[in-house]
Amino acid sequence: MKNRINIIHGDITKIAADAIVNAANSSLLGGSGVDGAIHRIGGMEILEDCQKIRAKQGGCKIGNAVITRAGNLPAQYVIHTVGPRWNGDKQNGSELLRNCYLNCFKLAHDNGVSTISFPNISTGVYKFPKKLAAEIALQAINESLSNNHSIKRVNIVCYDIENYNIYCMMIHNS
Ligand code: AR6
Repeated sequence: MKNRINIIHGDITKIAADAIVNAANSSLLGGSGVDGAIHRIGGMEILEDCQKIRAKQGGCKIGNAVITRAGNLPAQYVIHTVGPRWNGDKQNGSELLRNCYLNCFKLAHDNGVSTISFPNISTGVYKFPKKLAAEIALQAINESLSNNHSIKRVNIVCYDIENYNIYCMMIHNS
């Protein structure tokens, strides 16, 4: 499994993949952090698709995911998922964060995606503890890869060096 996972230190908007995952909020209308960068660089196509989804289902619940076109990003799709905001409830938060990853893989599979990039969902504005978030992410990604052979490559794109070091250490020790 390990050889289908790449840990990258960089900006997710600059790395080509079939699908780029966005750490969005329930409104799907954009925000700061990686969400801001994705909407800014992707452009109007993404916002238009998000607005259509809002009109149909009223946004996106925590732990769920939706898919849109990717506009000017080096990708075919953006998969928007809404991570939990850390509130100290480890069990519930972990379950919701895990659902984010699993639901992104479901959408990727249904849309014929073979390469996908993830940011470190919930570890910025939503303040989820980085080490715990990485454990949950790697477990959900490994599980999804073992059930899903159509995904050839998963990029875990760490923007901050702290997350990058955590992932490198965990992959190295696994
Ligand atoms: N490429 C990759 N990762 C990035 C980038 C980038 N260009 N920019 C930031 N990160 P955050 P959240 C990392 O705050 O915690 C937004 O306002 C960042 O270092 O983007 O899930 C949404 O609209 C961090 O490790 O998302 C929501 O309201 C990780 O991305 C809320 O923030 C996630 O940080 C979501 O909070």
